[in-house]
Amino acid sequence: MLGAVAAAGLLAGVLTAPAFAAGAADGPELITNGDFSSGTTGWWWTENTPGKIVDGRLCADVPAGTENPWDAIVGQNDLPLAAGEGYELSFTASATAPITVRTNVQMATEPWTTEHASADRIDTEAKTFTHVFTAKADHEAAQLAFQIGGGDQAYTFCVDDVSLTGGAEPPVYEPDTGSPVRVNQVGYLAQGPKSGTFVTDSTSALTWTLKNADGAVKATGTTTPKGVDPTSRQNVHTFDFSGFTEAGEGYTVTVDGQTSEPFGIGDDLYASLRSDALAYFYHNRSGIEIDADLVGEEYARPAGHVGVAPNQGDTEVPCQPGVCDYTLDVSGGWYDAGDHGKYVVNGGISVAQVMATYERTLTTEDTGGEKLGDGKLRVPERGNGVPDILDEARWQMDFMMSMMVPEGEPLAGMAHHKIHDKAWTGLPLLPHQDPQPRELHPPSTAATLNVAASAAQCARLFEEYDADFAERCLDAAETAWAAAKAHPDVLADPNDGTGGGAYSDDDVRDEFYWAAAELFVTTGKDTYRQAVLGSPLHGDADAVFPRGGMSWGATAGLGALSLATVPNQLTASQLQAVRAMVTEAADGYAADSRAAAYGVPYAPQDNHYVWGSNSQVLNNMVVLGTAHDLTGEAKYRDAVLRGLDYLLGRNPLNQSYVTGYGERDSRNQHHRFWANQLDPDLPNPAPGSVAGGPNVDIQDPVAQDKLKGCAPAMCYIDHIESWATNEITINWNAPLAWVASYVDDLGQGGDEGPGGEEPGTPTCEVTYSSNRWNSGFSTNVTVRNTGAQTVSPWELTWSFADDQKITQAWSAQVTQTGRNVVAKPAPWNTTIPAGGSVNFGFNGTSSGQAANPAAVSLNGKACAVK
Ligand code: 9MR
Repeated sequence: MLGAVAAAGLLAGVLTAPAFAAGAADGPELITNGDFSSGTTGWWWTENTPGKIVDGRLCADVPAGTENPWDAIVGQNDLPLAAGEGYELSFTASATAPITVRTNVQMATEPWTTEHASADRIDTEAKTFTHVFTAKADHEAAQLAFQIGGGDQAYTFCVDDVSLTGGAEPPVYEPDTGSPVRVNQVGYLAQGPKSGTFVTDSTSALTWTLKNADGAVKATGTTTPKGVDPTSRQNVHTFDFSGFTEAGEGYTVTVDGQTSEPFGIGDDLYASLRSDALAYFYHNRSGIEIDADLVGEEYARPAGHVGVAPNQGDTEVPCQPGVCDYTLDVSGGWYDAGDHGKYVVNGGISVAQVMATYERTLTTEDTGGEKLGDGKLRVPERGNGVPDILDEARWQMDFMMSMMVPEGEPLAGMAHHKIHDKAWTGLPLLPHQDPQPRELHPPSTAATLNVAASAAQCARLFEEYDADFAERCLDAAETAWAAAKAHPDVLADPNDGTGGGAYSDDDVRDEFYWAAAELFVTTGKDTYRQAVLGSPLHGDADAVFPRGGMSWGATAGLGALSLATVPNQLTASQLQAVRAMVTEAADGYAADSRAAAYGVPYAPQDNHYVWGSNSQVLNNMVVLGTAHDLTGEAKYRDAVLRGLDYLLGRNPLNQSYVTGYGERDSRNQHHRFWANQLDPDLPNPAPGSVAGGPNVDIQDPVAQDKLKGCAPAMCYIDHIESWATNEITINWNAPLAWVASYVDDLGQGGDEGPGGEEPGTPTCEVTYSSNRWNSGFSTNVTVRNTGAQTVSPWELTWSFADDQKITQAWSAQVTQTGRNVVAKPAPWNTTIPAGGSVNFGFNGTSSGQAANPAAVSLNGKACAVK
């Protein structure tokens, strides 16, 4: 039977080929990652036939003695086919022993109806095969299956350049991009640059108008036509209103009858972003209950992975089979991202940048160190005499050091690359409900150097607060360094990506440079000086600061930034050389920003926006901000601010990528707990969570479905299952925290009051308006901050004089106890900027005509009630 279907498929292909082959080849590409440039993404195989990438091809080891061709399969699902359409399938394959491979395009479930089947003789020399066929039926999600079983002997099958083209172009997904006038939806610093972008077909200059909240025209000018922007493939103009400096809320820019989202101008626009971006780390702590008193009911949750069923760890975690015969207590630390993995590579850059956010306030004038100090952030350790930001960093540092191989074991002193679930889990899933076994993966040189670098930085920062802990960090750093020197090329397996990310890195020269730099800054020892100065990267700005930005796999820049800013024992000329690398890199990023139609300081080769591109933008902003700290030159500061404009809405999608900031913010990022899109009882991501952002490789199915053919800076969708464009992770929020802190300092001069955490002393006005009937009411509340300070988070309280009962609320979390009511922000409106306002409302019941409350307080202070 199978044979007959196969023959029919082949026949159809042969007979109809000449008529439609060209059309089929012209149709859209249906195979994802057919050249395996994104690893094994999109491909699956039967359990007996493990696949991996070898020299850029997918190779699968087929065991001896399988009976049928379909007993061993490599395949890809989710291929849409349309009845009557022509298709062309091609691939290049080889096998270590000759074999006839059956290639089917078929239904992915019973009755496995075959649309195409071919039998090709595959030999040791790679050969390209091409087949054409016409689909007989419509399939939403057909399957390509290379059936490679049925051979007597074991062999390896390798395939590359798999392509299936044909059918009609799928309907093009049109993102809702709102107004073509693109601005920073939060706002512009009064003394900073203020520019925006206008999408238009017009090629000649147009008039722009800046209006205030009342609609009064405050400034006008003309746009600058910029032609077609390659990152969006849109024809655009830019406009600039930097000369206008009057603080206020609710400004808009209008061009050609189109009006932007509203935005603010002022100096205190970013205080809450600083503390929200840092709160991300507490929210994502493993091994500790997340306390409602610190984050609100909605975000509270039980401790994850503390050895309480159904969790299986992380207090006694074994290695993967064959890797080690001990267990480690690796509880604590931060969950990496939407998944529950904890990775030393990636954990390192994240904790280093959190510590650098603090360290900058020690080494740079006019910075807001007190805003990161004790009692200022959302950490349970507040009040212990240690700056809160260091408490947060310590949570991760303890975990990092716990990942080291114990003394007496082989590879002692190295660090395990990662610990995560044995298999991938689905969404949603709260950390404490994760039933998967947890496993330690083999040690790696990169992980070991992540520990060496971050622990060296830890040692110098904790010296003042906890000398014992500082010594423990230093000891771990030096032990790790020695272990890495002894085992300099133990690389993590790029195919080790089941149940967690691979985070593999085949070049650790940058990790050596970073670790040597941090150890040298902390100890001044000659060994580390030599390691820095002798590194092939030293002095090479392009290698230390890649054009596409620093990342978890490119960490040399972290070391260079510490050498450039933290007092150390380099000679004056050596120091100058390091600083020159920083400014040279910053000059490049600033030039990229000036040239970009959307002002973004990120110009990767061929506009290849990578997975987590927003963090690449942010890392370039960190380098720019440091260059500004070092030189005071405005060109660097301006490029940071334009980068912030890009992230907060001045971009091709009109998207603010930071939850809770801007009118059109990302709020469905990929996260197992913050999964409101899948379960309305769960929260959206907490304010201050930055999405990964545009990624031209669109590796996940949602992105592949919607975004095929997308322009580089538009390869993004705010959907929870788009993990390749819309995840959130510690190494992306860490540079956001650094940048938010830097920008808040710019606005504030660093010596203002508390950083958005303390209740503050608001001056406020509440408009309380109700529609009433005999047994009920519907109320809208507007809370306006009439003071000079941002209020974040806000809390509004009042008492009813009668028996009215709130039954349902929107845009705020409203709780009523007896007559007392407390309203707290929704995730997207935690902040009320100076001069700004938030709205929320509720419905309720009452047993007669109910009255407005006479007195309402904002964060404990009485407001005027209208
Ligand atoms: O941020 C990582 C990105 O640079 C890689 O290209 C990608 C694929 O390997 O993995 C990203 O990291 C993910 C990790 O593997 C698993 N946890 C979530 C991370 C963010 O998406």
